[in-house]
Amino acid sequence: SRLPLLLRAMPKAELHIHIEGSLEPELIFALAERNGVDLPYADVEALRAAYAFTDLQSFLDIYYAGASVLLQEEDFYDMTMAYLRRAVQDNVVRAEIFFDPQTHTERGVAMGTIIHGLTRACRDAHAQWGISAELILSFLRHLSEEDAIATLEAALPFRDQFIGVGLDSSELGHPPEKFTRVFARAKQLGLRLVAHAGEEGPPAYVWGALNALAVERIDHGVQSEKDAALMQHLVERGIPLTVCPLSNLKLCVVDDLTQHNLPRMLDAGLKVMVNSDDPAYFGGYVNDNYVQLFAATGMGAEHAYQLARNSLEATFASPQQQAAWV
Ligand code: ES4
Ligand code: ZN
Repeated sequence: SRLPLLLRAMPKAELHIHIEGSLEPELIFALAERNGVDLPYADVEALRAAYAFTDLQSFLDIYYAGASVLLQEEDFYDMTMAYLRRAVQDNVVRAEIFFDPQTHTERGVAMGTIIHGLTRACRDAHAQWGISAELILSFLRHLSEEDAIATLEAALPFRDQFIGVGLDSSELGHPPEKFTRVFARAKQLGLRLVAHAGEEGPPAYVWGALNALAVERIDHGVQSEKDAALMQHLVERGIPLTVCPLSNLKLCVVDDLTQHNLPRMLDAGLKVMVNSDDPAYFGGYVNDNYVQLFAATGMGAEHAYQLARNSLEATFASPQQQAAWV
């Protein structure tokens, strides 16, 4: 079948990618050496061998350890250029990229160092390869709302260098309602709003993200299927769900890709699309996610077209810009 060629060649947007999750083991070790950071792993092979996850938390522990090598503006730049170079190969024409400033400011890295490195890479990648890339500042939900508010305030000198805010990290026990005030403040500032919800958490967390935080997209949202009223609401409101099949597989959210509910959600009329989440950790970039999901579920060219179209229509780019892609 020529379906994998179509999936790889079609223009697409990637809307759910954590830039710290694009750090390949080789780059982690190169940055550790450059910065004199000691890693609790002997070499690249030992680190890769630790990528055997049982749930979200078992992944996050290793993901935060990997991010500890990021110290200088150049580190953030090199990481982001490596991701965008790879995204261009996958025919990604638009990337909306999460970054987790609290992971770095907690280690003494200045907000400006982080944002300048990321922004410079987005600008250079656009100039060199034509890809459109923007940043979404994501709050760590295992930390307090006060910490999130302080993080947003610290980022305000760089307000023009990110388009929105998100919410990630450990979901269970940290419902969206915990972050009502900081999302209201972000909305006042004209920022676009998204949140991880319904990855491991219940449909109530998806309702919470919509009603308490007023988010415009849901990241993951795969647990929404358990609530028929929620499914109807998502369809009627046209709320995009940024689904990540290989992430769901590697974090044991699904037992097998053949069991993944994306085809059912797509057929139910939800605005879903395919994303990589943390490609260096979950075994594939966005095209690998498309190809493996299609091989497992038997979806065809019509589904491919709808997913790519959904991805482009769900971006926060201007309608004029979107018209050039769709
Ligand atoms: C994440 Cl897969 C996932 N879920 C929640 N938070 C995250 N941060 C990075 N990857
Ligand atoms: Zn994610």
